[in-house]
Amino acid sequence: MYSEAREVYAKYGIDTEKVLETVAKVPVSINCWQGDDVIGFEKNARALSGGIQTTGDYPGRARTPQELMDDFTFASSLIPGAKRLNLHASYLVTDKPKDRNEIEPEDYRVWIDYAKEHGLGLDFNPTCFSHPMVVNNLTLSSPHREVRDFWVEHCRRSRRVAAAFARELGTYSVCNLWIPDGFKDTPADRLTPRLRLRDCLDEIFSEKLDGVVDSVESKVFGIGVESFTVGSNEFYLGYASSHKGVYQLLDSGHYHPTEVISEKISALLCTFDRIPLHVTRSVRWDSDHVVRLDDELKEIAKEIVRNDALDKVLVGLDFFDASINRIVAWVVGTRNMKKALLMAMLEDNASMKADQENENYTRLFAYSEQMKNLPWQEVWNEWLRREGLESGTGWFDEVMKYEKEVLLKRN
Ligand code: RNT
Ligand code: ZN
Repeated sequence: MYSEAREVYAKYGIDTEKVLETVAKVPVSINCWQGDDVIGFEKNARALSGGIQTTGDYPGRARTPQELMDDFTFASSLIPGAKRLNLHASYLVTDKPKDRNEIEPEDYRVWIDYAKEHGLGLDFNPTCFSHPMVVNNLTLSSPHREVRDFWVEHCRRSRRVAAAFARELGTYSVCNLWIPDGFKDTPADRLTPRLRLRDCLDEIFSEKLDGVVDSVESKVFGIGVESFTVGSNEFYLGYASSHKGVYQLLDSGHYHPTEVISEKISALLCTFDRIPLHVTRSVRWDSDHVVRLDDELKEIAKEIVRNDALDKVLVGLDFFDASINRIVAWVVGTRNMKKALLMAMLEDNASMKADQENENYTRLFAYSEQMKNLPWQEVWNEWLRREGLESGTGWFDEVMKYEKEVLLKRN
């Protein structure tokens, strides 16, 4: 069936062998926090707070670094192609308790070793939530100097952790800053908190570090901070545009309901040479559901592929569903991202671009719909086969076996 599909695609000028080679090399950064409901391994780990929430109590959450590694290793074995691991600062592994303003690269040694062993790149995030120094929902924009100082120190140290990852693993490390800062009700002064955040960012990014891709993640609202978000889209876009080396991260759940990040990628490509993403799925709100192979996911992938931006758009995932098996969440969510990239590579993009330039919108309309009939599933199945994975539902049975033998024994 693959050789037939290969011939079908050849008629459109698409070399499926080349596509398979390319797609396997595109890394997707998988968020570690799907494995344990965003709790982490601090000695006094606290419930998730800061305007984000996991819902559900499916059994089998990873409770220790070893469990998280075991689960991630197993999930990865069912996902084809290049992968990276995205860590949060709260996933440090230390003997003694360490507060956020004390972290050092060595606190992540087990992850560096793990990444080396499994050929993964590592990305990083300061953890500016679920902590008592988040005072009245504010961190870097707080009116209290000591609160701001605490988080500035945490973020500065986080960047050094990312730099150590880059140095040790020989690949860049995205260090993404998201803060929950906002107000439940209408503020009297929107400017002052934003100016404070701007000044803190200047302090955080003042140190020049090699290998770190610094990014700032905007948002529209969070639970309990519905009326105002300090780090809004315009705030960070303005900041990133005027600070070389700082990039705007697009999270697909952080915009108004009909506003999509697929539309924003080309806009940012006019100015930036890197666009980190958090691909997630919001259902009515920023709910961080596991990514489905839906229209927006396909559109995001098309924008990356058609704009020749595979090395500029750094694809990361950001979902955390505690109501289903967490390994299934990782496998299906990551496979969907990779499927969407493969599908985008299997469209006759050159001819559709030419239609647009030649103002042949009728052909473009008909042809782009015709693309949906092409046998991309056969190419996907071939990719799996070449990675030693079968194309049916056997992977699911394997996860259910792991659930029975490992996950259910954790409770
Ligand atoms: C929150 C942001 C942020 C977090 C992770 C855990 O709305 O999307 O990226 O989801 O850092
Ligand atoms: Zn995010």
